[in-house]
Amino acid sequence: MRLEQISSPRDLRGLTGPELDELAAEMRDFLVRTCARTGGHLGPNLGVVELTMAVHRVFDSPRDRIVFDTGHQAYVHKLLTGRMTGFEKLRQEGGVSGYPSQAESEHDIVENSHASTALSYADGLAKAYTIRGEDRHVVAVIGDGALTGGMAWEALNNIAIAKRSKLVIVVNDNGRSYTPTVGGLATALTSLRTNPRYEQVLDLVKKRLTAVPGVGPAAYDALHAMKKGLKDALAPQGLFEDLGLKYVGPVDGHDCAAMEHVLAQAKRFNGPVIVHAITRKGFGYDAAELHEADQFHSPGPFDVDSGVEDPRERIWTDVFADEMVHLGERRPDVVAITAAMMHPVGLHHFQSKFPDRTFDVGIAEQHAVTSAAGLAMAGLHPVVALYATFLNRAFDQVLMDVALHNCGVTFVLDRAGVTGDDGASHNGMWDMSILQVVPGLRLAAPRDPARLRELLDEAVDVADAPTVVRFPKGAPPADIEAVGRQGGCDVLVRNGTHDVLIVSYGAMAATAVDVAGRLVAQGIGVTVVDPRWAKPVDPVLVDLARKHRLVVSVEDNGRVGGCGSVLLATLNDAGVTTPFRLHGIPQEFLSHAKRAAILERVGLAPQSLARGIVEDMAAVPADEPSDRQLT
Ligand SMILES: Cc1ncc(C[n+]2csc(CCOP(=O)(O)OP(=O)(O)O)c2C)c(N)n1
Repeated sequence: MRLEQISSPRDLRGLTGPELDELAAEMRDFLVRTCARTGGHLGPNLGVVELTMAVHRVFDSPRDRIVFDTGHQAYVHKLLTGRMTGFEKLRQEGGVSGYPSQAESEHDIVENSHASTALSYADGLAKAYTIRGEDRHVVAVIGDGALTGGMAWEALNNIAIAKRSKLVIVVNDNGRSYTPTVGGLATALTSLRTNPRYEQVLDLVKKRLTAVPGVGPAAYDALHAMKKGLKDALAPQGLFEDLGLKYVGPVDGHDCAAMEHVLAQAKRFNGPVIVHAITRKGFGYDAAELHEADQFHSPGPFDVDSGVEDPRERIWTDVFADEMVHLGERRPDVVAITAAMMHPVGLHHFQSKFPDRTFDVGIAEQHAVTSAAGLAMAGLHPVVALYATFLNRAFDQVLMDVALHNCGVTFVLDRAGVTGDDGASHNGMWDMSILQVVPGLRLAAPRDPARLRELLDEAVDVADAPTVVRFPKGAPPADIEAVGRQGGCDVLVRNGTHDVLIVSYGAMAATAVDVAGRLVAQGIGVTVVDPRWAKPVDPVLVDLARKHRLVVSVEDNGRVGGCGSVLLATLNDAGVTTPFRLHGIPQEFLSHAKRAAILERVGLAPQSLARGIVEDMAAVPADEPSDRQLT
């Protein structure tokens, strides 16, 4: 097999056109079979096979630096840089990660997976090489989806005047984010893609290129003709060139020879250049190309022959998706916003029912939040549904644009806490820390589907402050019914003497109840409470803490500045001296593994929590204040 012989991009150099075609076919086959087993970003990678080969043939990585925006489309790059065996366990502990990874390879440089950053990294890298006098090129590969993010345009604005930067921006234009990319820019790109003149010119290029194998003057003529033919008729070139950026294209991103020619041309220019490649997401695998929702952007395991995905369990997102539709029916003022993730955050049902009340703003979380403030100011109640990790982007907008203006906006944060498979940058372990500092903001962490529905309804009733509802990835537990209510808190367990008070936030409830059972079995009295609203701190917790011998907080969020930390400060302010133990995720960048395995590793699994509490109880002074009575 040819693919097995590739251990570095240099191995591509000597290959002929037919050999490259063979390699491309092998890589597609390999990717389909791998993702069918493990799940993964199949569609995006099938779309960049030739583009990535061409980049590696024209540029000399790692001397030249290749930055993939978002990084979900770097599987081909990984295969070409000697990591084929790691795909056995793609996105699993011990296998290759789903994104570039500095730890894996010297060919990887950016691994953050948050979209629209590549052009800024590339701008900095290229400027640094200029200043240091190093003759190196920087190549940024960015999708049309990622190009909807504001940072990409801030970068372009700067790159346009960095005339000495040896920077090649490859726009991988497949017309899709998950669903078709939306917005004015997307419309301009679509008009180009579907323009019959573009098709004609591409045909012309193909004919000429096949007539002259390899790099020859006719090929350049052809490309030149293509460029000229499009120059006057089509908008995007004007769009980029008006910014002062050199533009080459559009070029068929599945035509390796054509890609190489334009990239070589761009390289020779020795300044910032945009290369506009047209590709098809899922290219070469019918099941992906024809997949309506997202062209197999990120399928779970599936059957290779039929392309049918394995059935999946009902997840938290589904509960939210259904409740949003009910909410929409009851409340005509409720509108929904997604940042290019309609299906993943579960807004597609709401969208089908209320298309005029649903906005896909592109990969533009900052805009989503401030636009929501505007909607709220004008009398609507926006629900902004995001993955928790991506809200980080829009912290200032939540703080200053929404909270300062007392806007009633509800943020629904999916994939909160440890997410696992997608590695460090996808874990949603920051929100309960960064949002603690926002005055007036109320944050709910539902423990089960019933509470998700209930708390979402309560959240959209708040008209004068931001509210947040956060829940994790995966399947929710069966509903955990309360045995009582104190203040706004649900009491989940009340057993024996007032020894340990476990304050459990959101999805940690099932674990806390399990831990309680283990403690009771050892003769330790336990109360477990779920505050439901994690922020602000419910005053009843102060009274409860005073009555127990040990307070334990458990949250699926970073330990620093999270719910436990704020509860501890509150107890301290109130003069409560009960010993306190805070459990949460250590403030680390956690590499990819299953969510359950990570929770176990960081000490958030029932067994280790229970063991720790038993040890802590042994160290707690035996003196009993009079109000610590039997329940
Ligand atoms: C800040 C941010 N928001 C949302 C996402 C989720 N996301 C991952 S890939 C993607 C679509 C990317 O589209 P595009 O850049 O065109 O790449 P393609 O998958 O089409 O190749 C989105 C929205 C993200 N990675 N980062």
